[in-house]
Amino acid sequence: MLGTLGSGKTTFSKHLVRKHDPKSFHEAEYLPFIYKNIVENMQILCAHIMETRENLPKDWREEMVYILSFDMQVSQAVTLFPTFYRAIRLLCMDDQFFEIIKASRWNVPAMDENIYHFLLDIERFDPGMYKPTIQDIMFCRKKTSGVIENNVTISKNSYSVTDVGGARAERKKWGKLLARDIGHVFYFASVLDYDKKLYEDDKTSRFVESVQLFDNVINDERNADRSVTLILTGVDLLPTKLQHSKFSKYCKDFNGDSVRAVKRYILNKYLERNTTSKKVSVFFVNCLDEESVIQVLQSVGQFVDTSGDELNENMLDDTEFCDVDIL
Ligand SMILES: Nc1nc2c(ncn2[C@@H]2O[C@H](COP(=O)(O)OP(=O)(O)OP(=O)(O)O)[C@@H](O)[C@H]2O)c(=O)[nH]1
Ligand SMILES: [Mg+2]
Repeated sequence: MLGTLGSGKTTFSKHLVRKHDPKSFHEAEYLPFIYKNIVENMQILCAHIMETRENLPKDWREEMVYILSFDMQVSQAVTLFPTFYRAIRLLCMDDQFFEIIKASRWNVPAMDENIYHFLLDIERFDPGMYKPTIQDIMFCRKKTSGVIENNVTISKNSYSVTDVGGARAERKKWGKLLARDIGHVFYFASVLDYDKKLYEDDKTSRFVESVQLFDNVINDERNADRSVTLILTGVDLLPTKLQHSKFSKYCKDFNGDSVRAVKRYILNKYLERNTTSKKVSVFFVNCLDEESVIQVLQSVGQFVDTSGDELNENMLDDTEFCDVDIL
């Protein structure tokens, strides 16, 4: 599984491991990352509010300055979060602040899209009582470092599914993986990237970077004999996001007016980079949804034996999972 940072690779593999190798799925390991997600995104939000709004109530300002002073490594998250939680909760539970959080959802691109699932329901995260749910784990962002191999058995066949880090620095580690005997490349890209800048330099468009990386992958001689599947993630949020963040503002040559046109445009930007004679299979997927993930695997015929009875044809009509013909 290849793709830029935050494109959905690990979320996809979490479903696989949880379903097909449950002994290797450790729910507790996500707790510090969930706390870290909350603190980091709350800091981004507070910085944004302090920069863009005037005449903030004094008590808000005090709490926000305090939140911005937090310095919490993942290794300290379980110990430190209870101290920070009071201030975060105080702000998130304030009705007016709550409205600001909701309004910020689509205009603070540096924040993770899924963080609102945490911030708008902050009482649930009281560290005295909180236990991560599967949904929280899927929403949680945990950057991958290195090359992580998972062995799963699906329909009596064993597969080795390799997850990698997608950040620029991590991609240096892909070389060894590509030199190995791999049958299939899954390239992940988020359709929500269009208005975002890279985490790595806060300058380059994430969409542009991902298209360029796809170009490198699809045209790489080492992948010449491998089949390639393009998995476009984030379709669950795309229709709402487009209402708040105009696509044509970021992609000047786009002149459509529908979600379908945006999907088609994004897809074409990837596919036009393919200079090989290879056909690329494409899926639009909500990676948070286990059924959609399983469906993708079942549809990639050579990867998974589709003769099992898990194939649900109805999924093909689901807007969160569709292959390119249904666009
Ligand atoms: N709404 C939504 N969120 C998604 C989807 N796929 C992934 N995410 C979220 O995007 C964030 C990043 O996903 P990851 O799976 O960790 O991304 P990654 O490609 O493994 O990133 P690196 O490990 O940094 O290379 C997480 O918070 C996920 O919950 C999707 O289809 N829809
Ligand atoms: Mg990852």
